[in-house]
Amino acid sequence: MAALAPTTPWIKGAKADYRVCGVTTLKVDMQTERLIIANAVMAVVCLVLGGIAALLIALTRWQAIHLLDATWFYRLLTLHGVDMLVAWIVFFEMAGLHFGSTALLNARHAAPKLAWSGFILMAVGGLMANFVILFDPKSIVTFTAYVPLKAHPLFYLSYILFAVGALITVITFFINLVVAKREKRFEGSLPLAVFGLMTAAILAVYTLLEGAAAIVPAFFWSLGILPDYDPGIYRNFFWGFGHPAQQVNLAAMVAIWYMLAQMTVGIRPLNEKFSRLAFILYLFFINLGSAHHLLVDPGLSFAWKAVNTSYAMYLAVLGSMMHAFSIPAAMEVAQRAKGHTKGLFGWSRNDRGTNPASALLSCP
Ligand SMILES: [Cu+2]
Repeated sequence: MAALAPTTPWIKGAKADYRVCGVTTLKVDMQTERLIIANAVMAVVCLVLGGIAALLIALTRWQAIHLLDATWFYRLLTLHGVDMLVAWIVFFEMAGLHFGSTALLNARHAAPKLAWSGFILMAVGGLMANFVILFDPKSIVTFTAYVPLKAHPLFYLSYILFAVGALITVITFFINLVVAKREKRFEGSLPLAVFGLMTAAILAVYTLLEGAAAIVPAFFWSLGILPDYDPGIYRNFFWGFGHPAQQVNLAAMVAIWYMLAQMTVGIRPLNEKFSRLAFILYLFFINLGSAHHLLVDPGLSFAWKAVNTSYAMYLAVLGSMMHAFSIPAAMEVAQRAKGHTKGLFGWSRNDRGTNPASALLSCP
């Protein structure tokens, strides 16, 4: 992240529109900043909606109160699932991708218009899902929407719009990386945090494609165009989406830990290749781990379940364990080098509360 020479035009052929962040000293393209804010605000809005739904679900089940009837329980459960397990995390993830592919590479946003179109599709899809669930009595199919439960076609359409928007945003991430490389914003391989975010972006692509494989036929089936839809096929593709949708966020979160550790106290992992390998394990095995949602599924063989939910999933977990050791290890070495050597764990307690990096210790 070396600073560019002042004579270098920051954006070729366009007037530079950026600010230098006072905290991180990163150059932030204003187009990107607006995109980050829009995505992050929508993420928090969805989090709030999902949180309110969670509270109401609890009040619905609490016998002394019994606020709402059983229909509302399923309605709120559907709302909670869609807002919390899809909308909030994916919106926030998109904010992270915009940040990682520009500010962390000292680069501009190369496709802001495309990124805005992605955002608008996601916002329309996300809000539409909320409306359909709240106002259509049929669309209380819970987050999984298992076939043969049939929701209103608009329910599936809202998912599709949201997913297409997310896919467009992920594509702009890759465009940014290519343009940043071509404009020589960074040298050699991608910085570790951006590499981690790239893993998240690749995970996002196949997560969204599997979501499309589950939801697009369900859309046509709910319209009556497709006469039947095999529930087993739906469940398989749905969890190819539902499980990695959370893991996209996992990869992005770990990438952000590496970034924070470096930004706050200048800690670098002891072995970057080790951390990169851990991200690659996510890439290959997280999706196969989706099978753990289908452990009691009658349509799948024991061998298929065993391979996917033991061997494949262990390798994904191994990735997380590698990160869980790598980040605190780097912090320990850095803290000890600063003279915080009291006892076995003195390095971790020394400046907890005053040193921002110490907050990271409570994460893994
Ligand atoms: Cu899962």
